[in-house]
Amino acid sequence: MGPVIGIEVDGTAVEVPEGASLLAAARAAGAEVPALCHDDRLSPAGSCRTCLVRADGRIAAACVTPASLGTRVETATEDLRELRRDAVEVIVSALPPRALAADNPTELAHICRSLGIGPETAAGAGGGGGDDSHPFVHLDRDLCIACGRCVRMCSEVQGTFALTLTGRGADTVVAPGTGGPWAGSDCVACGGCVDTCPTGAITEPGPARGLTSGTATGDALTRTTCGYCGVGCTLDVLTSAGAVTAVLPARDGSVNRGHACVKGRFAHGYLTSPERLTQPLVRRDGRLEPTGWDEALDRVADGLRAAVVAGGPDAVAAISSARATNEENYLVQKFMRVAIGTNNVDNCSRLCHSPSAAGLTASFGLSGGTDSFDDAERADCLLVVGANPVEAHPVVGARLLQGALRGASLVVVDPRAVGLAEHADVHLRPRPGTNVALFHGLAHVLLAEGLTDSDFLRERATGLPELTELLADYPPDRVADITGVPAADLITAARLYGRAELPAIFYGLGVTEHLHGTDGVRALSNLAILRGAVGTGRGFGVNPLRGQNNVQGASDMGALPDVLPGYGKVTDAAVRARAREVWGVPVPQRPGLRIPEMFTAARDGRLRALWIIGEDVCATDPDTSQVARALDACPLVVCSELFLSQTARHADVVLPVASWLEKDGTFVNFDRRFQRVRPAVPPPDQARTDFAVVHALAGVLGVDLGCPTPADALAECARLAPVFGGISHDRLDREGAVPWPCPGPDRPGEATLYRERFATPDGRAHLSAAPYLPPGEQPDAAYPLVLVTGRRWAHYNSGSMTRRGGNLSLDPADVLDLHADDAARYGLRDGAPVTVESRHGRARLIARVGEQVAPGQVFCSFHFPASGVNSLTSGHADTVTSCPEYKVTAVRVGAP
Ligand SMILES: Nc1nc2c(c(=O)[nH]1)N[C@H]1C(S)=C(S)[C@@H](COP(=O)(O)OP(=O)(O)OC[C@H]3O[C@@H](n4cnc5c(=O)[nH]c(N)nc54)[C@H](O)[C@@H]3O)O[C@H]1N2
Ligand SMILES: Nc1nc2c(c(=O)[nH]1)N[C@H]1C(S)=C(S)[C@@H](COP(=O)(O)OP(=O)(O)OC[C@H]3O[C@@H](n4cnc5c(=O)[nH]c(N)nc54)[C@H](O)[C@@H]3O)O[C@H]1N2
Ligand code: SF4
Ligand code: FES
Ligand SMILES: [Mo]
Repeated sequence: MGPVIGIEVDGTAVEVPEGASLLAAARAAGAEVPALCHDDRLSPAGSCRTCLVRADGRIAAACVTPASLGTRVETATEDLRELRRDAVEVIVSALPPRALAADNPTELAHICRSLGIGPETAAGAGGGGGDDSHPFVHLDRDLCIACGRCVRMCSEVQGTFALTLTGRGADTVVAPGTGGPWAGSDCVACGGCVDTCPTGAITEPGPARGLTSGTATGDALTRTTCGYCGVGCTLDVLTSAGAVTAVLPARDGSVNRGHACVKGRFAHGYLTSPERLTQPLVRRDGRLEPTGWDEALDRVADGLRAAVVAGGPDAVAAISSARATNEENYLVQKFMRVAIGTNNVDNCSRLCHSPSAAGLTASFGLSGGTDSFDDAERADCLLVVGANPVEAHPVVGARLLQGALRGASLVVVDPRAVGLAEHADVHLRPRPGTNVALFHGLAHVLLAEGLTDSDFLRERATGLPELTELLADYPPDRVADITGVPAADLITAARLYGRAELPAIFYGLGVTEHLHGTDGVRALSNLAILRGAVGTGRGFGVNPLRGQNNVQGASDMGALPDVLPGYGKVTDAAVRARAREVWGVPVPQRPGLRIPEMFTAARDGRLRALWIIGEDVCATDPDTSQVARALDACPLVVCSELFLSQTARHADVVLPVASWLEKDGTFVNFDRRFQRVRPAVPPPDQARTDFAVVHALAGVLGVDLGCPTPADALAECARLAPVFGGISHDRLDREGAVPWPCPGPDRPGEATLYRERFATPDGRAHLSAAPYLPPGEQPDAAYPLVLVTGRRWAHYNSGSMTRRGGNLSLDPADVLDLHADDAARYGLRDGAPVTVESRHGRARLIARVGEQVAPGQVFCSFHFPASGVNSLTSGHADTVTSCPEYKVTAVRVGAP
């Protein structure tokens, strides 16, 4: 905290940070000062004059007047009240009576009640009309007071600049900048305008109309952590009669600070979808039929026993869920290791950031990002590589954008013109699959131009001679040939990163989902090591934007085939001994199967039972026809799901489970923060939590897994894994978020890693000297285009949740982006159906012609399983971790 100054508010002395406004000071002193055009998340506007106070005898608008040492502030005198009342009355008199209806929950209605302004004051004629074209954001022009909070929220917090104030004088109202209806505007439905509007002019439809995170209070609110992406936004869920009415962004959220995105904020319609699974299903005569839990669990237990009899414990495998809680993942891996006796357990980190885990561990020692986002967003150079946070991690994307707008230099490395690229100082567009060459090119320039930290390299790193030798082969011209990135741009980017005082690297799947994804992570880490920008405070390291809400946690909890909770290796006798002490049974020593190996083993007849928890492998794993073959070959497939997913359709038993809004536990977000998850509503009908299901199945098998509650499970994990030793539900309930490593209850978590030493065996950061190798999939005459797959803002992965609600109308189909040259070459028109074929399968999409992709490349998402995108992707995978090469597939396109 910076310096504080003392002032006096209504006769009481208070201390406030230097530079604080009188409004903040008054509120710190407990005074109630209305502030209609103000929101703490925004810069002050000072336009409404409802916040008038007297400062050293003079009337001042508190929101825009800074406190200075010794200021004497009066907030509560009758004359001030009257001045405020006059100001608000003028505003309200133009509004129609509904603005102050008796049960109106808005900030304006509260302020009027507190100032004694009666409903009769609102006597405007109305007639401005509304806009209800958008599923989540409705506009009632008559209620707009032109305070501009929505416009500032959209520009200063979200960074979309979708809104503007139009008209003159008393007729000024908010409108989408594009003109026309809201639904066709640039709005990405982060809900920011809805959450700041003080009058209900912009509101979400339905029972939460007019409520915001500033006005909603009471027992109907449940604080939890978002169950979509890995940002880990803190959300307050408003319920009524056992149903969710709204999800509000918590203003004191550890990461999000009052912001959220279209998924966390609005994509909860799936909860009550008629397609939701509410009863277990078992296959009888080839058909899935409803049954009770007893029969379903008996079927699973019989199948597991038969598999073990036929093939031993290693004939059984489980895919655990990065959507589920830590406690559930902990219990699943314990079940597999203790009740079955195998290490065959994995999670979708395999498909996503397993190269980060491997690469960061090899370079620095621990399997997580190196720094806290709170620090890293202060960087003066942001290197954003193979990540599209504006769409995939919107709250982080918005803050990175604000950083760039405040003056940080921004280097974007992505073959596509992603959202941040528009604001970048340099946008490098490498050919997909050529990252390693590109990163070596950047490193070459750093070395050649002396932009390295020689003290750091000497004292805290190893591998410089080998890397220096390798980098001789990567001069900018050669790198330009390999990657297609102009040498001059490469040099500019290297200088921006190399000369910054506090550079930070953020990266995503464009680095990991490649044949050499782990090499990519390591070559990228080289840059931070060369600069001494990790573990030193002279930069903010290397930070993966991990994907699923709890993919970091699922791996932390040991839902991986080679490590136990806390990343101790199963091959390490001391690690197994410790687990044995806690679990009371020996732990198998042979590393288990990875997800792709599970499918191969099933097709070969070695795997005889597979439990798939919350992953739609038949839609989201690569080369899905091979996945379906594997499931059909496996004698027992059990699927724990919310919906009858593509995978569930191949299962023998389908177990209906609860989702994030219906359960208790914790998630770990992308920068290693543990945060609490709390049930806001009960699961539907017979659905149970994954936690309860694992216990129930263990019970049928006659095994007591211990840890009856999620809090007990995390406590047991903390005993087993020293890095989580200080983390518990109680502590998180008190403190909100705690990052790991956190070895003891009296220790803070380590948000920033490696300040003393790296966690590698020799305590040093390890430079990697692996050469560039080409991607596995190569275009040729028959398949001339490179398909990149990835994400769109309105949908989430398989789309099972986001397709069941209003998000569907925001984005109704998977589209294929292609360049105008290619559209012309292959005779495709914008909006027309297109067939995409690879060496592995075929998909049907809608063509979208534009400038986002380069000629020779096409891009699509995989959010609509029916379009078949993952039948196109190949079996090529990262040579170290088996992470699929989702980002490079050779395809051809044509009219259907
Ligand atoms: N809206 C939304 N948000 C999500 C998800 C979602 O489905 N929808 N999913 C969540 C999950 S599970 C994850 S893992 C994250 C993923 O978040 P991101 O990693 O940001 O997602 P992607 O869009 O898959 O890929 C990122 C970028 O990599 C680029 N790329 C492809 N190949 C290369 C290459 O060779 N080099 C470089 N430098 N870049 C390349 C692509 O053009 C793409 O823009 O998002 C999470 N958040
Ligand atoms: N082509 C292509 N394919 C990709 C990618 C890509 O970039 N390109 N990205 C890959 C990546 S990074 C990832 S992470 C995967 C994601 O792939 P998946 O993990 O398959 O995708 P999701 O849709 O997130 O969730 C899977 C299922 O979990 C269910 N579910 C949700 N919550 C819970 C819960 O609490 N418990 C249980 N039991 N089930 C639940 C949902 O209904 C959904 O059907 O996709 C991968 N596939
Ligand atoms: S940014 Fe991620 S964590 Fe935050 S609301 Fe959106 S999906 Fe949820
Ligand atoms: S809140 Fe201070 S002028 Fe509007
Ligand atoms: Mo992911």
